[in-house]
Amino acid sequence: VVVLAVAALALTLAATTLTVAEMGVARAADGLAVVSPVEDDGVDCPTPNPGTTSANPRLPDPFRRLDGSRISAKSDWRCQRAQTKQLAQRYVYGEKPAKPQTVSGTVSNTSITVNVAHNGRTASFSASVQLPSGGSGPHPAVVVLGGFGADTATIRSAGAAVISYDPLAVGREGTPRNNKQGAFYSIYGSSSSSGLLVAWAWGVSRIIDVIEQSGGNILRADATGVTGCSRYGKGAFVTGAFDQRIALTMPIESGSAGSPIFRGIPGESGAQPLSSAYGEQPWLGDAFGSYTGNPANLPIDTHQTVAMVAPRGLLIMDNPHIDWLAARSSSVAALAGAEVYRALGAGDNISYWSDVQDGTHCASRSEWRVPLQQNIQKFLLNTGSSTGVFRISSRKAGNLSEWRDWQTPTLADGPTTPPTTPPTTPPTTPPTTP
Ligand code: MCU
Repeated sequence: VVVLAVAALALTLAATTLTVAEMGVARAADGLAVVSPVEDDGVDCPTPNPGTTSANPRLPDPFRRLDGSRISAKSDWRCQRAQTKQLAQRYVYGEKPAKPQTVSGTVSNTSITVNVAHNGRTASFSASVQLPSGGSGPHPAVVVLGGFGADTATIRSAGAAVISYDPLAVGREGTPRNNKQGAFYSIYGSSSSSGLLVAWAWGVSRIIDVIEQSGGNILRADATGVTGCSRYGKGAFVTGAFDQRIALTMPIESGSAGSPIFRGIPGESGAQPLSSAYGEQPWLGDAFGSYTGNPANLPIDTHQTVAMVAPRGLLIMDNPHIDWLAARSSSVAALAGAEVYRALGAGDNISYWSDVQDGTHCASRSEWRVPLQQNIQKFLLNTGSSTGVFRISSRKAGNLSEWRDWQTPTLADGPTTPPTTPPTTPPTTPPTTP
């Protein structure tokens, strides 16, 4: 029976691999699959304790490992991302727990329900579904966080369903840090040190779990995008960074605690201060409280959150007309994060656009229609092959060279030679006493 079960499992795995390949999942230049069939494909990677960290006014080198060495092959990125993720959780966002013990729910043409059980605690939430205006299912889908700022008409006409998700049901705003509320905190406790952005991201991951388990007649689990504006742009950014099943991440006007580099904010005139973003809502994890006045002490910055999305599709949209939104610091995160995409041979998978006319926050913008459409075609429908676009407004153009003291390595295509184990010293013969 065991042998049979193992054989069946092997067959299932082989079948899964085939299906993914057949579907033509977007691939980076070196053939690496862009989306992963799992939420986190680096769970087996070593993530040593970061130890003491030293201040660095420039952006940390995203290619440097915790042990001080630099990665040298594209295949090293998998575990480098795992180390990056560890730092991101520990210093910035708080922990995003792995899939809970039980996730169940339903998918229909109009809604998705999610039920979660873990260590005897339960929670439920739901989201509404609007199918695309044309095409036959199963459809790709874009999860829209919050009810404003995303161009849902363009998403649906491009061929993706819209899943409208209310993040506040999973992580409420307006609570003190020691009494956080919502489905996430019902499961992990109201004193969890994880911030709302991670809670919101966890909720999207559970929606994808339910889509995966639904049999795939209505929505495709391997073609999910995520977007949202402003605080929900912060949420969309973190959601895409932390779930490798998400094929396309599209934060809009996310501001402090979203895409802008933390190190840039104190020097960007009018940008929402880090202490304000930390204090306004428990968006970031509690641990970030020690760094609001000295981001140079962080061993990580948001260009590495960008890099956690690599090589998957990413379109960062910003508004350069409102200083509070820190678009200059966001452009630096995109430029620095794009260096990781480039090193992975996936430079065309990241786009940045802040060259827009209308100064209204979360306005509907004609400039973003085409890039939105092209990104949905490329990463969710696997048709079209548009190149990445950087359209940085001259109002808020950051300069990457001011922010880095590292260069982008040429990463080898094959796996690196495994680390050499230090030569074992031959046993010394004990000195003979005369
Ligand atoms: C840009 O996102 C936030 C901003 O961080 C807050 O300071 C402000 O109160 O709200 C923005 C927002 O979410 O607007 C809808």
